[in-house]
Amino acid sequence: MTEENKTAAEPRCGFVAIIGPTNAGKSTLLNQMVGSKVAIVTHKVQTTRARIRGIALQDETQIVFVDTPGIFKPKRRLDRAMVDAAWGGAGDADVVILLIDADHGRDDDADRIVKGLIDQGRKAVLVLNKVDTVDREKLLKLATRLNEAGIFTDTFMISALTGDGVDDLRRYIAGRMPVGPWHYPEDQVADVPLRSLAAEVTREKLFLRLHEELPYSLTVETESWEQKKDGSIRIQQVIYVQRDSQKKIALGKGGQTIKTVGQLAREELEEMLETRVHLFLFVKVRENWADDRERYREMGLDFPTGDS
Ligand SMILES: Nc1nc2c(ncn2[C@@H]2O[C@H](COP(=O)(O)OP(=O)(O)O)[C@@H](O)[C@H]2O)c(=O)[nH]1
Ligand SMILES: [Mg+2]
Repeated sequence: MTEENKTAAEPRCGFVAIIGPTNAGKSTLLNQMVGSKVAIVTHKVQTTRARIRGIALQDETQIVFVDTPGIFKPKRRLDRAMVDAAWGGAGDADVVILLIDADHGRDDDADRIVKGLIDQGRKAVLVLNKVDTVDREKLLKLATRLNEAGIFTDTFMISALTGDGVDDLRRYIAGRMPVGPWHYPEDQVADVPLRSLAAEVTREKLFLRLHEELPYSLTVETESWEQKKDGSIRIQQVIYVQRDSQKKIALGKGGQTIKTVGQLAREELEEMLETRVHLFLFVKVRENWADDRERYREMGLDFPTGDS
């Protein structure tokens, strides 16, 4: 082996935080980077609640992407926990990606994040997303305006949805990872317990079917997970809502809503786990779940104390 080859084969590994306003496409980008679905995606704001790690490989480099909840002005305790988790993700990262929806452009949330980065003296990679929906002129204008902050080492324009520009971005990021051993085995794509991932799948289906404030008033937990002798898996989950009226809506007429949700979630879980799944969903009213320390632990969030 030549000296040159040896250097080329040196393993690298690092952490990359994807931060940005809610709905920028952070979870979509994570899934695209990893090449499989590790984070749930919906058209609704604030879908992602906790930090999710997805692991991508680029040659000899392992890149651990950290998907974060959107950064927005928090109102409730859960909001605060989500925003804290997002900034926490940025704090630990070797590289920070600021993802902006190029179609939506700058807004108060984007400005607040840029200011946060400036205050922390952090550099970031600016990534404008959803180029499939905007014209070039608008993109360049936005890039110029955002770069006035002077904190971006580079600017990329991508579509997390179609994958356009994502390979270039991955290669660029890989080149900026520190030399060091991999943190995860080669075939691992996510660092989330399966039971949490399974709860997220159900939560995604609920987010897609329920409207207004209800998606934000519920949380899903996997209560039990049992591998059967025939190889199938029996999963029992609880959907916590805050009011009896919400329980009625979550169940739907004659239980139709929960039935459809359960069916869609089961199909996705079977694909994910490559085996038959028996999924049992229960809806429970727990008025104060959003102020309950235990629920936050289940979500993988720190419990914010102080005034709420
Ligand atoms: N057209 C288009 N839509 C996108 C793109 N990336 C994400 N989206 C959509 O934007 C919405 C929010 O995506 P999501 O990944 O959940 O955003 P997050 O809140 O930042 O994690 C979803 O409906 C995605 O399908 C993109 O590149 N192009
Ligand atoms: Mg998300």
